[in-house]
Amino acid sequence: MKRVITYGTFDLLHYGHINLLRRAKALGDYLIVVISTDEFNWNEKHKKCYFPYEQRKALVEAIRYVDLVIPEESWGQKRSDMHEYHIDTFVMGDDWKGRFDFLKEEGVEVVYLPRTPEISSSQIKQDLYDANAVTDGSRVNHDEIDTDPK
Ligand code: C2G
Repeated sequence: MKRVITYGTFDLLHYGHINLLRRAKALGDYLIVVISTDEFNWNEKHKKCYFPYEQRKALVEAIRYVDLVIPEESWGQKRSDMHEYHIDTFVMGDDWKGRFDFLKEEGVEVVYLPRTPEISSSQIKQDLYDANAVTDGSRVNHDEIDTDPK
């Protein structure tokens, strides 16, 4: 059984993430996704997630391509993860190209897949911010909808 691993924040899950996970799974039989904890994201990536770790974990676990989700707590855990989880292939989007080539020393194949263009969690946040700045952001009033048009 070929075991594949990938790492990420996976906040505001979107089709770019799904494209990555689908292609990662296609490289093997078993896909492990290592999701950054809230602390790791804040301390190491200076990212504040919209969804906390437990919710990001639950969302990714619901994806058909994913077999196991574990926490990413430090940059340094990758080397030992390769052995602890008997990894054959390490996969990341190519915005990380070259950054993890050292993992070849642990005997794993390192693959960088083309990122899905135009979409990112930060772009979603920015677009929503801009849109809200335009509208009054009022919620739909269901009483005003004719759900049984004659
Ligand atoms: N990704 C992608 N296309 C996008 C957005 C993201 O292919 N439009 C990929 C990224 O390249 C990454 C994965 O989806 O491989 C997860 O992306 P993020 O959640 O943004 O993860 P990141 O913050 O890059 O953290 O130790 C590695 C880090 O944890 C990676």
